[in-house]
Amino acid sequence: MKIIRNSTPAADGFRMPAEFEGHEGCIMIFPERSDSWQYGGYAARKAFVQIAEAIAKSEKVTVCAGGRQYDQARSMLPDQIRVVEMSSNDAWARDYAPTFVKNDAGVIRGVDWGFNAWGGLYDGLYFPWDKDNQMARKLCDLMDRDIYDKRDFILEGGSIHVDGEGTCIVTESCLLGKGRNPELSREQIQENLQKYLNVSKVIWLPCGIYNDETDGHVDNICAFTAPGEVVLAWTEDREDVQYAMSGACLNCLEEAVDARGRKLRIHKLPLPKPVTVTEEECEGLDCCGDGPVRTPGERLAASYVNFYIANGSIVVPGFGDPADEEAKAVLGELFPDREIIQIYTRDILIGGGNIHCITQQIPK
Ligand code: KQY
Repeated sequence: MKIIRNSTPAADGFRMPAEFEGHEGCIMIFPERSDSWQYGGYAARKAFVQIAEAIAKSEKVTVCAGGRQYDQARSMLPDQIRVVEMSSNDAWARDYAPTFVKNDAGVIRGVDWGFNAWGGLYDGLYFPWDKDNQMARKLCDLMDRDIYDKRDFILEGGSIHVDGEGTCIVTESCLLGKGRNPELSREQIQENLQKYLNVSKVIWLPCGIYNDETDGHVDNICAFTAPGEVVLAWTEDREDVQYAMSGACLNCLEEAVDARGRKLRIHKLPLPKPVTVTEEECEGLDCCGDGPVRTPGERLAASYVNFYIANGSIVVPGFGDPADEEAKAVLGELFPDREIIQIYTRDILIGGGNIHCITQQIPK
C-alpha cells in the first residue's frame, strides 16, 4: 500500500462512484462499545448480523471485530462473511472506513480523512478515537489499495453523498460546525471535497434530522437514488420540529441543479413517528466519561433514508411504525430491480445511527 501525499484523486483521474453503482463488497465493524450499545453490543449485534447477511446475498461482506469479540463475531456470522480481527473505538464503518475512489481503468484507491469522533474536544461523542482514525489505512493495507492522506481535513463518510457524476450533497450544520475544521472557510471545505471526491458541484443543505448527534449527517436526511434523483426524509406533521427542517432542505433541493445542470427529482420518504429511548434501554448503556449517553425520553434520529444500496437489494431500517410499509413501497418504486429488505434496527438507532452509518461500500 502506498500512502499518497502529493496528489489528489481529481488530479489523478479518480472519482467517488455513487452508491448505486456496482460494488465489490461492503465493510462493517462488530459492535462492542458499552456506552454506544446496550449491554456491550448484546442487543445490537443481532441486527448487525441480519444486516450483514442481507448484504452478503449480493456482495462480499467483511466484518472487522476487536480481539474480545472475534470469536463471537465469527460464530454468529455465516461462513461466506469474512471476519478479520481489527481494533477500533466503535462500529461506524461509514464514518471511518475508507471512502473509495475509482479511475476509468477500474483501479480503486482509498481516501483517509481525519476523524475526531464527530467534533473532537469541542463537541465530539467520545474520546479517544485513535483506533477509528487508523482504520482507513489498515483496511487499505489489508486490501492492497493505495490511499490518499487527507488526515488534515476532518470528514466522516456519513456526511457526504455523491451521484458519481460530479455532484456531492452535504449539510451546513455538520461541515461548517466548530468541531471539525473551524480554521477552514466554506470555500476551502468545498475545495477539499472537489479535489478528493472529484466533484464540481456541492449542494449544501442547511441541516439534517432533528437531534442527530452527528450534527446532522446528510445520510440520514437525503440520498441519491439515481443520477438527478434524491430521496428526502419528510413529515407532514406541522407540529414536529422536523417539519421546518425538512422543508428548508426541500427548498434548497428545489433550487439546486446538479453538476450536469439537471434539476433534481425529489422523492419524499416518510419519517416514522418520533422515536424516543426508554428508561429500560438507558439502563443498558454505560456512561461515557462522567455522564449518561442517553436520557429517558430523548428523541432518536430515526429515518428510513439511512438505507444501504447493495448490488441486489436495498437494506432499509424498520422501526415498527406504520410508515415502515410506506417507506418500503417508495424505495421499491425507485429501485425496481433490487429486493427491498427491511430490518428492525431499534437497537442500532439507540447507538446513534442506522444501517448506512454501519456500512461502507467498496466499488467494483
Ligand atoms: O454516523 C453516525 N450516525 C454515528 C453516530 C455516532 C454515535 C456515537 N454514539
